[in-house]
Amino acid sequence: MSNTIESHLIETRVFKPSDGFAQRALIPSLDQYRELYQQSIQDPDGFWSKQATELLLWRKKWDTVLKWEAPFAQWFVGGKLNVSENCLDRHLNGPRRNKAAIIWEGEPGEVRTLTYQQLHREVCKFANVLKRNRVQKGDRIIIYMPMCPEAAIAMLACARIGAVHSVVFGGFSSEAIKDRLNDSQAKLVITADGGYRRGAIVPLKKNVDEALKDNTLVERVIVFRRANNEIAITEGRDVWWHREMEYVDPQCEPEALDSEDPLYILYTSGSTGKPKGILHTTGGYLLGVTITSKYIFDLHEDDLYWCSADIGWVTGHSYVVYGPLSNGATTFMYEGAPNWPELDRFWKLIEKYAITVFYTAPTAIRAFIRWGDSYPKGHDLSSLRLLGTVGEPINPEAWIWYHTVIGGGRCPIVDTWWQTETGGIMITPLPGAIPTKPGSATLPFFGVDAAVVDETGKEVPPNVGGKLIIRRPWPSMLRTIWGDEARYEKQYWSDFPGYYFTGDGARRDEDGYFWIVGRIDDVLNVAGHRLGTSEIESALVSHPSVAEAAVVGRPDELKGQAVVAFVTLKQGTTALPELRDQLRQHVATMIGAIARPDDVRFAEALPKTRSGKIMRRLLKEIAAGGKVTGDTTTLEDLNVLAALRGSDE
Ligand code: 7RM
Repeated sequence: MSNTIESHLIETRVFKPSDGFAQRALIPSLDQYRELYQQSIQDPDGFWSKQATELLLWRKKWDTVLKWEAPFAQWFVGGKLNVSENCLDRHLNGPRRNKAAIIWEGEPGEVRTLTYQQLHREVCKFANVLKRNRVQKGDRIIIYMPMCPEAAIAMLACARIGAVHSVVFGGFSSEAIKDRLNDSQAKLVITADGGYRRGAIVPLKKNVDEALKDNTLVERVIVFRRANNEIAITEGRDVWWHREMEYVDPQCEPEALDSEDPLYILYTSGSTGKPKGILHTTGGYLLGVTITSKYIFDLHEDDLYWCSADIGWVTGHSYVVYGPLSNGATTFMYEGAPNWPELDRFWKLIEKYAITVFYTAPTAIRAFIRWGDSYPKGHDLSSLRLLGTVGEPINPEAWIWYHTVIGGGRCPIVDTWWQTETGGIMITPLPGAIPTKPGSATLPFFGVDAAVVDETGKEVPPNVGGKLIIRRPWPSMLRTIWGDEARYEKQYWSDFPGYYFTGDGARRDEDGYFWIVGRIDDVLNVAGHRLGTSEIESALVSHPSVAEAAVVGRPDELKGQAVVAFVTLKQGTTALPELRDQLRQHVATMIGAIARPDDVRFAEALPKTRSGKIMRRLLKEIAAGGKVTGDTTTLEDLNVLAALRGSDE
């Protein structure tokens, strides 16, 4: 039996960019995409050299575009630049000076706008605050903040002086902060008293205090006053952001940094439970996020761009802060939850600010569908011209809903595949050039040599599933796992020597389009058939009663693995026993008997990470009847697990 992944659910709808959209687009035709892609693959040094010159401001030009000593890459070797200067200073000498850089709305409803000039001033001042508190180039700084402009200011201020930030998502516990403090050996923490989430205050400072209990390295905690909740102050260690800002100068020269100087570490949960610190550096990362933001979101001067990701996730780094600001765009930030105070908050924001480009996650889209069409339909969403998704495969039903109900049938959708490790988007439509197919991330971005291979590293034929790899280095790639080069090598470069293994399963169709079928670790093996999780989940979600589904394997004596589906239902649907059989039959009809779930378990909610990814690893343990043993620090809501264990059957 072959080791490839089978595919049974074939989606045939194709959506071409409209003439109107294409005419205005920065890359207006498939031919133009193909030409640039060819160039980027045939002469990568020439291509990236040209892009780096055109898109970024350098203090000193590089000597060598790429130094590749597999698996270690250095980009723009010898070049000097500063990320904060690229995101701010270079926009001040022209009409962008008084353009909004950030428009922010807090969950309770306050509004703030920072122009490029104002943001620059705040960043310079805060960079001086960091210096005043003895931060030096190369020092690690933990940022644990709500979604507010000061989070971006803190990141940019670190970048300005060459300090290495590590943003910890504001929804994580003190345990998670502790792990990251230890691993990064940070000496300063930037936080806030609290942040708003669903009307309640998240006690950020309290969590930091907890995490710092036996810590001997952290000398300073800078606290931004956001929620006015009461906090404890440790004299000699804790200082207020606003007080510190009173003492400093509004001028701060950006440090000319080496292209390979570290910009940030971002931790992702590894399978062993020990967090992996993904390291990104300066020149290559900035070029990667700048060029992808520009062409994938087709940024025009008058756009109001909203990526709803939290800054604690890589999407927040690359596509809320660095990518848009480097392009001189206006980035919109919202502090709180999509269902507060009502289920229409996002649509209210889009209408109120006339958002033009909206980028969110499939998990959010499935929640919107579950809540019902009346919420978006009650708002004027006609300002939107482009939609995007990231984080998981989007099932075709959700794609069509997004396209119709949110996009009014007129907005292209960019389904962008990438990872914390890749730094920027890798496989994606270009909205004016590449026809889309619901559920496919379509084609590789410039310079990305992606392939689907079997165990031996050989490319598989069209429509046969395999492992997704990248066959050459790209500018925004991770450089290592912080403090663990051996793990870096083993994790990403050992399955297929010389090639980067993504950990994802995928297939390419007859047009070369990529269809991501989920994490390889989640692939099922049912009676010798290897099935990706995403197709069975898509089939389930295409049933009118189902809101969301997660499919896992359970050890089975006869078949190797039995298919277990965890399903949440749309609002107003009851979990009748006959529905269980209907859903099993539905999958058999859509895909084939081989994929028919042995068990369908109804749940109130599925366990997810804070960025909305379903944690199938935990469901697997539950399906097998065992206890959940692995790392749960990235789980959004621990109660979900308890409820699942107690759920019917
Ligand atoms: C940006 C981000 C990475 C993993 C990745 C995939 C999955 C992300 C898509 C997707 C299908 C997509 N970083 N993934 N985007 N799967 N289609 N458009 O998500 O490090 O948190 O996760 O997410 O499995 O490997 S991440």
